[in-house]
Amino acid sequence: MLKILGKASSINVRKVLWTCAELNLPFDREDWGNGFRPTSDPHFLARNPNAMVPVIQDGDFVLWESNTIIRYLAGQYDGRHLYPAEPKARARVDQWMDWQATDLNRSWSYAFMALARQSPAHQDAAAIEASCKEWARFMGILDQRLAGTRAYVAGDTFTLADVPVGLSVNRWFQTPFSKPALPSVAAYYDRLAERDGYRQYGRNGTA
Ligand SMILES: N[C@@H](CCC(=O)N[C@@H](CS)C(=O)NCC(=O)O)C(=O)O
Repeated sequence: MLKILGKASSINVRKVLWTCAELNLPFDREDWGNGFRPTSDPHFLARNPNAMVPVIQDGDFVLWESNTIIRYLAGQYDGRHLYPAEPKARARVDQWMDWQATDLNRSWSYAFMALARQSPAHQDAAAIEASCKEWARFMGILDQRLAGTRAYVAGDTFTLADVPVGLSVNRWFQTPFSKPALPSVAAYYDRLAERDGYRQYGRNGTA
């Protein structure tokens, strides 16, 4: 059976858990990461030298990097509906996945650590404000996109891109600070909540 290494509170682990739910794929999960078994453990480092979760083990195949893992799972386990083969459709999914992993993820990192995790090392007021502003700017880009599709981030149907983006939207709403109204993002948050996997692993009260 597929093994997932990583704590279920991690946004990157949750990408894998939600994708497994979409694919009806059974798995065993082990708690690793901050608060659980440390990723500095040599057994873990042998699987991922970056000391980060998630890692999967599928037979003797070991893989890390959350977005890469969910692409692999869709490819290996009948997920064509989530990750289309046609190059332009696939590139549109990749575009939003890569945007989430780079620009959007970078924008929130300080504000999230300060406001959601209450990290003592992240309490510089100017840095919090700058991060919130940049986060809101990227969420505004997402709002415009969703106002256009009126459905999902890559278009009319739910795809793999909605997994990282949907988890990011949950983080946006679950992190306490004063936010601009983003009506298309709010509608998308409710649309995603129609899915069992999102209710279980995404919109479940954890930022
Ligand atoms: N680019 C990596 C980032 C993974 C990452 O940042 N994981 C965090 C948890 S969300 C982590 O492992 N932190 C160290 C720890 O929990 O020990 C991915 O997308 O898989």
